Amino acid sequence: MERLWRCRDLRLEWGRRTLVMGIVNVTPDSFSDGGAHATAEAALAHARRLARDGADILDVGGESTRPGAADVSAEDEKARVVPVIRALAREMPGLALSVDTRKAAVAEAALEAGAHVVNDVTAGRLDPRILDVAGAAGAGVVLMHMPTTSPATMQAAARYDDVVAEVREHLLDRALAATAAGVRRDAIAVDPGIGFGKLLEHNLSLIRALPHLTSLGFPVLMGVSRKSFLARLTERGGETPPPLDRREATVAAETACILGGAAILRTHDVKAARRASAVADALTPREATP
Ligand code: HH2
Repeated sequence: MERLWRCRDLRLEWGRRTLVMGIVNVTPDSFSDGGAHATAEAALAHARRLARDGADILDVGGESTRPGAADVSAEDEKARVVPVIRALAREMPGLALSVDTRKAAVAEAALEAGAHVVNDVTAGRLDPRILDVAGAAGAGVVLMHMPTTSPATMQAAARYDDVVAEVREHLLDRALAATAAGVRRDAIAVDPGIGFGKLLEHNLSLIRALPHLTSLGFPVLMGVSRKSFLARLTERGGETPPPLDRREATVAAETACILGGAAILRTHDVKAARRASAVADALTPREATP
């Protein structure tokens, strides 16, 4: 069965080969690369590198989701992401472009500039109009789980009786909200939100139980790249690897996600994810593989 993720004029085939979404943070304060690509020029250079490394999708964000990150106005966020998306859409017309935002006004401007996907970590719960905006444009949407709508409060809400069942139920609920707002079913991808209001054990349970999420029928996106649960797992003698030193841990977790059935990896290191997925995909029995 051919499975296509509909993102405006693009159709991304998922399930045959893992799709890799490269992260382009045009922010001064992201948790792992804050400030590294904060100007449009630096962000574009970084995006071009990720495209050369084999990214299928580039996810451009102008507001960090790190707990304690500064609030960014819609105007400032637009000023960060729109020029980058506009330039990339012009330069690489076949490449899927995503905007990582919680605000309808930013999504609207990004879509006007040429984005194909709206990636909202609150899944339309902070600013419900974002789903109408995505639906009207025929954009792909990524619906992510977090227990609250703010990174500032999410860790205090990391309490679950059955994290896998609760996340699954939440994602199904958000998918219904999205379709009610006019988003097509085949435009939806879901994401359990690794590190968003989750303790170590919750993150591990969600990765282990991925088949319970893929059974929803939507492509599942996983964002494990450089996240702090990896630092917890690899800490030795009280030394915790900083975000830029979590490469091997990231690749190990991404490989586990692929084997569990993830369709899309959101990652900082596209080259490593493409190499790992080339091997993991070949080792995974897939319906569509000849
Ligand atoms: N993680 C981050 C941001 N956006 N979106 C989805 N769908 N899934 C994720 O796991 C996810 C996300 C956090 O990573 P990063 O963008 O590197 O950091 P920051 O939010 O600090 O900019």
